[in-house]
Amino acid sequence: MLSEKQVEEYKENGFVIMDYSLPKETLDEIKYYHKNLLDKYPEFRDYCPTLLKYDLNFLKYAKDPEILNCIKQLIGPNVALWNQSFFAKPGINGKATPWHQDGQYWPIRPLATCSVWLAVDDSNEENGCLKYIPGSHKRKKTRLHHTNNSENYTLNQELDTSEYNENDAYNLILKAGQMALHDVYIVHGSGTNTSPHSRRGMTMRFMPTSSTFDRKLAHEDSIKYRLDHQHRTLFLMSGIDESGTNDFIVRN
Ligand SMILES: O=C(O)CCC(=O)C(=O)O
Repeated sequence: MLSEKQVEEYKENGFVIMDYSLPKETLDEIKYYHKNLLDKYPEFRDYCPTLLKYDLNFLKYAKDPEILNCIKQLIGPNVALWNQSFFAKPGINGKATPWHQDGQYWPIRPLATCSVWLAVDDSNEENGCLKYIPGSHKRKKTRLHHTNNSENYTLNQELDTSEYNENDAYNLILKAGQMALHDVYIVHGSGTNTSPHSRRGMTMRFMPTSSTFDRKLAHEDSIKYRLDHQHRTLFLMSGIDESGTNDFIVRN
């Protein structure tokens, strides 16, 4: 569970580090599944946007009751998992993730999601840790982004530099197994990895079911964002579908 202070921190900063962390055996298992994924799909070397489409073994980590309890504290009792992804950032030449807000890409209305970012390796400034701009979620608006299809980026939407000040960034330094939770509006990004050590991070995306996962919008946005979320399977993790608009049909 999160303490009251941690819940307040999340509201104030837009992110919080959990006390709970995953043991080495679990991380070894995740690394094993990830290696299998890359053996089959080497194109996901830096980034796999939709893990569950390729391997449902990753789903069990999102069912962890400790994680779900923290999520419920932040977004309420009715929760669906709508995606998991892997930012693998290998050593020497791992790709950067441009400064962005997740909400820019995501077909969820009203926009809402709490992401878990799990450090699969130790994550620090040397190997390109995630960086947050504390408090940048508070306006609850997506800011001005541009399309940047650079080969050196995992994602292709980049915030206009007038929208944030990199000097305000908080470096998310985590030991392997630790997790941070972040809000859909927080400004964040990460640099390249030129160190010899990989910086693997797995995300789990939880939305309150008071929001709708809008498949039509996902389809319309798919070319621009190079992400096709139209066929994501939603997994009801807790409670009910509050909006009554989401479907939980398993898709491939
Ligand atoms: O792991 C990274 O470098 C980027 C992660 C990210 O953008 C996210 O979790 O939304």
